[in-house]
Amino acid sequence: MKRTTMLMLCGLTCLVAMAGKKSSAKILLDRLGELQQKGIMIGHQDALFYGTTWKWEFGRSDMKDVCGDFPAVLGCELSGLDFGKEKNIDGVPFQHMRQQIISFAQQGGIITLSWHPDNPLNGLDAWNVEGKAVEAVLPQGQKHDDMVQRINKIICFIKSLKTADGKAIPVIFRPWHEMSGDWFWWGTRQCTTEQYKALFQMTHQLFEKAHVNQVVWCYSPGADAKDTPEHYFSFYPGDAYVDLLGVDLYQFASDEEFIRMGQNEMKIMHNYSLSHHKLFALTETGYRNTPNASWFTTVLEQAVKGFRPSYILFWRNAWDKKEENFGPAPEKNCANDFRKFHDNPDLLFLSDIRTKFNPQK
Ligand code: BMA
Repeated sequence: MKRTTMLMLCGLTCLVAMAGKKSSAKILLDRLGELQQKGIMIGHQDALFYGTTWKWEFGRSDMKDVCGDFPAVLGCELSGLDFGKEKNIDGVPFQHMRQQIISFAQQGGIITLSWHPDNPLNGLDAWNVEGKAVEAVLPQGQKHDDMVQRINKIICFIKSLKTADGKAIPVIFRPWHEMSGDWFWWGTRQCTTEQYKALFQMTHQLFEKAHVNQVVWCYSPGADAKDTPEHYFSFYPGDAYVDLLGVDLYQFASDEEFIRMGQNEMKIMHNYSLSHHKLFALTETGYRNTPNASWFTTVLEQAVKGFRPSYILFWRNAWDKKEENFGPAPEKNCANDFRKFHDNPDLLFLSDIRTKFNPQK
């Protein structure tokens, strides 16, 4: 055998061996990196479970009803799973969630998981800010063991996300989000930044201890009108714990203000992501009930203009709360505008990413 052929074969074997060792989280990270070069993926929370006018028609999606395409990113919510409940806080059965995640991943879709865990001190919901709950769940705290058990339930669910041939399905996990606000028990008024970082790190370490290798970790503060890099990173647990930077930005004021804030947050994340090799995304967004019929093309597109976030995720079109409606839907005035948005070649939907860098194909 010629030396060059031998070297080539050896190279190939090494590559195959390396590929064999690549965790599914790393495969997803690499895919996200490649896709980011192609465009911005569009996502929708709970897209496959319900819309404002329908529910539990699995296989349907408001976005598909509007533009003929599924979102590239599916957001799912885990609240309740940590107590072994059958359904999440919004009534989605975890069994169905698991089936939908598996089938969506097999079609090439990307999954992100949010979690609004109940207050560990009183069992009330995530928005209950009574007591020093973060301190209580950290090691030495009186609710630490309970929280470890709760996190272990989340781990079990994530580990159960596998293809038919047993391959781990990677997910983007976005725990302890919007900590820069004061509405959750892990928020800014309820704990110190050091306690927050310890909470994030503890969660990450429990996943590591359980050998979970299918999670891409996301840090996502709420947007702040006066955000600066120092403020954005004040809760940051460190590069070792985070793969993807995110921000949750909703429109509450004028179009101009939303665009200004979007540009500011994009710049902060973009700059850091370049120097620290991270990805970044608009992890939650929307304008309640989308009163501006051309919001997607005239406001949202402007808010991210010039930047390449990995994805933009619209929050849910809730079946149970009329005021919680953030994505496109056929009955909304913005449907036409969303079809234009869909035609933008820089925006990626499921049909665009299905075959692009899809490790399942
Ligand atoms: C919040 C709201 C709630 C919902 C929760 C979890 O932002 O949409 O109505 O229960 O997310 O999905």
